[in-house]
Amino acid sequence: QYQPKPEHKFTFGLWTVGNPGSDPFGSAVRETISAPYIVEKLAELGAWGVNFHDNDLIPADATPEQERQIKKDFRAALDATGLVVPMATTNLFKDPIFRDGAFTSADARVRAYAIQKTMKAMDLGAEFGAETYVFWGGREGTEVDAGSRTLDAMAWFREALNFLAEYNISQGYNYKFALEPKPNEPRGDIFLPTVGAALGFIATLDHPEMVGVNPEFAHDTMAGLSFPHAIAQAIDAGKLFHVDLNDQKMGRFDQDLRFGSENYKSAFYTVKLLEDSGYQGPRHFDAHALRTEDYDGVWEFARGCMRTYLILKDKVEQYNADEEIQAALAEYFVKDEALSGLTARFSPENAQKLKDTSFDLDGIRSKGRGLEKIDQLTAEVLLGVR
Ligand code: GLT
Ligand code: MN
Ligand code: MN
Repeated sequence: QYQPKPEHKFTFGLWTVGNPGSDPFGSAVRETISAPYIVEKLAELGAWGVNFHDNDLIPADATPEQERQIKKDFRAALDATGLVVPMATTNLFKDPIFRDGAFTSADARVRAYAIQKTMKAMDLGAEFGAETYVFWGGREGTEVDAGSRTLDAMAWFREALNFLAEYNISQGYNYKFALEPKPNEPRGDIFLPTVGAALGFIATLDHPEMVGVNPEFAHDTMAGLSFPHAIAQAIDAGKLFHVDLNDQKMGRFDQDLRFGSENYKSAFYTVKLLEDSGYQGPRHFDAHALRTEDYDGVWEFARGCMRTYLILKDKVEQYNADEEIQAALAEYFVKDEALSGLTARFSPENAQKLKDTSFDLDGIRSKGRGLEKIDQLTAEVLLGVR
């Protein structure tokens, strides 16, 4: 019943299931596996697509000959399995050259190199049919504001995105750009830390229609913010171009846990927003298996991400069809057609009528909202007793 199929549009990054499990305190616990092998395994598990950074696929020091061979083998694996590459991105964080930012480095040479690297990575993504291009500004930020570049950083970030938007148009790539906000890690404070901050910034770009967001569950959760609220704002703005699903405990380092492994309710409301809103994009899992695991655990992890999504999708359908829940919701959403008619759009007459309206304030004040019941019913759906 919860068997993932390509129609569910589940995707993983090469860097996720291929993560060898090193952390700042310990070395890798798993050997590195090849991109074609990852493609084969993901297809076997029922995924739809695979995403990559330029250097996940082509190591930075590959010779042109090696590059040709890597692309050939990767293409062969895609053709053999039917897996697609819906998204691509650039690694602008690993090379020491980006230690103080890429697009927002105070060194003009670094900024130019970051744009050059991104153009080449866009070429690579387009070669494999990617339609969404993600910008995670992992190194765009500070630990100390000693350089006082905060304001310049916004201008440089804008300049880079404007340049790349024109490149996108001139090459006919048709990418949608998706900015991925994160509050901190690896920098002490990353620029554009939240979905709202990214949306505000997008409005200042030359091609705002081309640019949306790629919110990540862990990134809002680590800062104690609500991920469902973040994606609701992105959906409302017509800017949910991609989504990074995983899980996280609040206040920790970025854990990138298996989707739905920690916060069942937030995961449920996330799936509900994606499904109810008719979001058509990939359900991308930007997560990795626990460092405790070998590759058996990695494939359990990948299967688990997709299976939990499908279970929650099923729960959403159950919730939406539950008569008691729907009746409670009908009471919660108090309707008043006359008043809604007045407030829907301003006119001097409506304003005057509204000023003349008297409300049953004590009646409204004294009645509870009924959320204890709705929340308990939701919990019972999730706990499997309804
Ligand atoms: C890195 C980061 C993710 C981003 C990836 C895309 S790279 O793994 O932690 O959140 O989505 O650049
Ligand atoms: Mn993350
Ligand atoms: Mn991510």
